Amino acid sequence: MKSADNNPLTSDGLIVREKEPLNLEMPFSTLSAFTTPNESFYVRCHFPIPEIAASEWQLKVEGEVETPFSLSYEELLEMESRTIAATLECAGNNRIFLEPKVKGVQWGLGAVGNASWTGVTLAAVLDRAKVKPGAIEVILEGADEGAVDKTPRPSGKISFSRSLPLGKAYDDVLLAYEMNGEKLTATHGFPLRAIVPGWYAMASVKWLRRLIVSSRPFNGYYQSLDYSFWDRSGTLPTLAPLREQQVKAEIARPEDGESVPANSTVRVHGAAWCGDGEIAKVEVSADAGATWNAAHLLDAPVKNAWRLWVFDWRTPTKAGKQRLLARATDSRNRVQPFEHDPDRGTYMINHVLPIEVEVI
Ligand SMILES: Nc1nc2c(c(=O)[nH]1)N[C@H]1C(S)=C(S)[C@@H](COP(=O)(O)O)O[C@H]1N2
Ligand SMILES: [Mo]
Repeated sequence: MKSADNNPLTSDGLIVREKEPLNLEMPFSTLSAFTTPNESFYVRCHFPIPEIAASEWQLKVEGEVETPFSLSYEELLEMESRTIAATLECAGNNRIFLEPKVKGVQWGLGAVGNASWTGVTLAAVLDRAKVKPGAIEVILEGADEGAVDKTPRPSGKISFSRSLPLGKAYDDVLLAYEMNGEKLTATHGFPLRAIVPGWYAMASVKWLRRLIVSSRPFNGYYQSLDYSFWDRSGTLPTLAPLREQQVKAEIARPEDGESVPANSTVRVHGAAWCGDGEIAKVEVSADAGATWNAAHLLDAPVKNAWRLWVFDWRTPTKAGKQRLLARATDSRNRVQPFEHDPDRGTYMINHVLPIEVEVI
């Protein structure tokens, strides 16, 4: 498995996948704790980062509501706050490993991170606006804008926007202004971003400027032409917006290409997560999947957050190349597949990926 990391690093040690727009990846081998430090957290942007002054910012709430209103930054901070943990994973994480090669940001293992987020519930904001009966969705609009370069595309500039069904919106979605106890940075969505627990992170819209409650399904660019998959749960395949993160374990250390001593115990480190449920087990194989051994899950499970794990691997007595595999199973018995499902295009990539090490 090539990590293809000839890319430059930022001063914080993040891999620069793209400069404009800014796309930065955490080298996954640096995974060290449950909480990803803010400066190590991957960054995914589609357009230039909007520089927003808190004093000039407002969140507009409109559409199918009885009382449309605008919220200032000060008013937002006065509302009752809540802090939750949530793992964000980019839906294109692991794309670099797809064969044949595909277009799109070439993410390795590190377009994922876990943080604690503080803000107000989307439910409280919607309640204040009084959602009309008949409404089904809320559209979250970001303040960043630009032209899309892939065809087909809408003409001119569009903003990054996505909708959520009201069920999810009322359930556990947070509008966050703090990340790990610090004010959001511009790169992560200052002044306010959505955190949509358990869903791929394209749903967690940054730089929020408007919420539009709607009685019709929203078919915007980032949930139809992009960030969608062919859903076959019905009779015919239908294009559906990406939603829940799929069960996945990733190996952080040893990293691909590393040398490990023969006939010794090497500790394998990693993380595992899923969108809807809990991680039930992580298994490691050093013989191409013929036998699997249970890894040790660390700490207690935290809803919507990844689970760190370790496995003490007894290395072979003989020198040579060895491939390590890790696979996760969730509490609903969903297991990581071995192949990428083509109906998912270049997204939702959760098949088992080998790490090749040199036993010396
Ligand atoms: N407004 C806006 N929100 C956005 C994006 C964006 O480009 N614009 N990118 C989305 C995607 S694809 C991801 S993976 C996450 C990344 O969040 P982060 O940069 O804080 O890690 O933000 C999401 N929210
Ligand atoms: Mo993403």
